[in-house]
Amino acid sequence: MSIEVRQTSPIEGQKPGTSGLRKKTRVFMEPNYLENFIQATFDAIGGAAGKSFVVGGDGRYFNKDAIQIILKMAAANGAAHVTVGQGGILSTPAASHLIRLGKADGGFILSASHNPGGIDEDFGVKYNGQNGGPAPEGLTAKIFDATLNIKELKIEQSADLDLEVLGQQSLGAMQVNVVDPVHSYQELMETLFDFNAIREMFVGGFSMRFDAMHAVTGPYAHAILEDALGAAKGTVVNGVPLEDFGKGHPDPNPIWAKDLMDLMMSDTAPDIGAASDGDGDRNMIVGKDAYVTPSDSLAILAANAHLAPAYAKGLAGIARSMPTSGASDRVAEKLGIGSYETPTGWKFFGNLLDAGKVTLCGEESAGTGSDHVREKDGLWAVLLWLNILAVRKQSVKEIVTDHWQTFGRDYYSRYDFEAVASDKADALMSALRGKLADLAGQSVAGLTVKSADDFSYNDPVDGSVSSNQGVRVAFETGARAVFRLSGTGTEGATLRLYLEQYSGSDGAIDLDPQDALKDVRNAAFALSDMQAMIGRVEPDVIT
Ligand code: G16
Repeated sequence: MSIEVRQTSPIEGQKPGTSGLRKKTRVFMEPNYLENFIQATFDAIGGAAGKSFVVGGDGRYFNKDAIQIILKMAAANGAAHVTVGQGGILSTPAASHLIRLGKADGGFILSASHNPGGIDEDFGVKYNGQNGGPAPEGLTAKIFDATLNIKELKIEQSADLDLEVLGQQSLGAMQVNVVDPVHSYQELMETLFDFNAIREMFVGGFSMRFDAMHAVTGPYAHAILEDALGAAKGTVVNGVPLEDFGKGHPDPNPIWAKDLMDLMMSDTAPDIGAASDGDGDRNMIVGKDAYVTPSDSLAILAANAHLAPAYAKGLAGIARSMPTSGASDRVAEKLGIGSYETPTGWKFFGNLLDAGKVTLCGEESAGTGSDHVREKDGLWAVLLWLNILAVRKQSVKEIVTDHWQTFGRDYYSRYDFEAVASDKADALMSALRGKLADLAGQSVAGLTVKSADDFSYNDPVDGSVSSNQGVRVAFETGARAVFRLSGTGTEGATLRLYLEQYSGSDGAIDLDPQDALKDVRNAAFALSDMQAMIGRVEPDVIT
């Protein structure tokens, strides 16, 4: 075996976004595209020599080829050891756990998350550090810088490894350990939750449907829900990971998990429905006739987490991304613990978790997690819900209603305007930013503005500042509108408008969310001059 030192030159546009580098699959397959990014990552972390890594992905098209390339590059760059999921499969939270468990120096997770897969769809790579969490902004900036200065890359000239066979192999001087993707993760879950109580609930006739959306959580859900917890066979549907996710969007929300939503709103609904995304870090929870928004789910999990063994001693604090509703802040206040508002991107929770300031984190984009790993974790959220249901012996709907009666309801909806021309989306955002200074006190479409700013985050742990993280406008009525551009799209710009209206604990809790949000929606359209700026006010996706 020999090491090829290949001459290369910078490739434009390799700037990591909200969560790693995401592009069309064909772009990743262009000569040296993936290789440049991987070499830049090794260069940015001070080289790979003597280090150990974890590598795996969500099984989408190009996953296996990309893993072979990364292994050969790790070997050529002097890495000592790589742990890989069998067949190249690792969910994002399982990869995070393996990095922490094996005290690895970092890991590569291959996924474009909830974005579709296939040769004409999306692919992505993210680098996670020693704490198991996504590279912080300081490191992603260094990686980007390295992509702009790259001159050569190193790759081992060798045959592909057989990633179906469990156990140790070598690649040059590097050891490769192929592991069962589920085993360690399942062991971790068993330490967090009361599996006996959940098992008894299933024995008692509790029913569930888990939609793995043909993505990575299939094997995890089969092993944990059906085999270990005794959920009926057939509980897990779409449970075999496919390279194209069955041509679907593996995005667990009422739009893309419509079959599950329809079932849960029907007479034959099981007690709980749940789904997870491409790489297993997002979740959707829905009871009989009761969809739980991600923002509410975070708040409800926080208010009830003490019912699960891992959180019985209470929570250190709760963090949410800025566009996530204020529902969890109210829980933190009642519990007398800290609450934190961070920019969008799980990477911003890492310091708070490492410093022990927070135990639970969550986002409106269907991510919830805790300090057990440094990623959001779809199945973890489902298991915490199951543990709470097993202890409270109430339905999802009863628990949600009880929560709203205690804390008030935060009506919430997100509007996505996809594939907007980037210059138009940028113009809308800069026009909005230009108005912010004078907005407080003004009336917009009948609502009075209470405060308006462009969110800037001062990390309380390392003092770093992240500016321009989204425009937030609060109104005197307890409503809020947030505007920001997505950092995970692969085509044009996606404009996100997040709408929220707090009802108060003595307010109405059973309105249709779109009705409850009508006034703030009209104010947001007027304020941004949306029709004129981007030529439409009809979103592509409403969640
Ligand atoms: C990633 C990030 C999340 C973020 C989401 C959406 O999730 O880890 O923190 O909320 O993207 O980001 P954006 O609004 O910029 O598109 P995932 O599940 O896609 O890796």
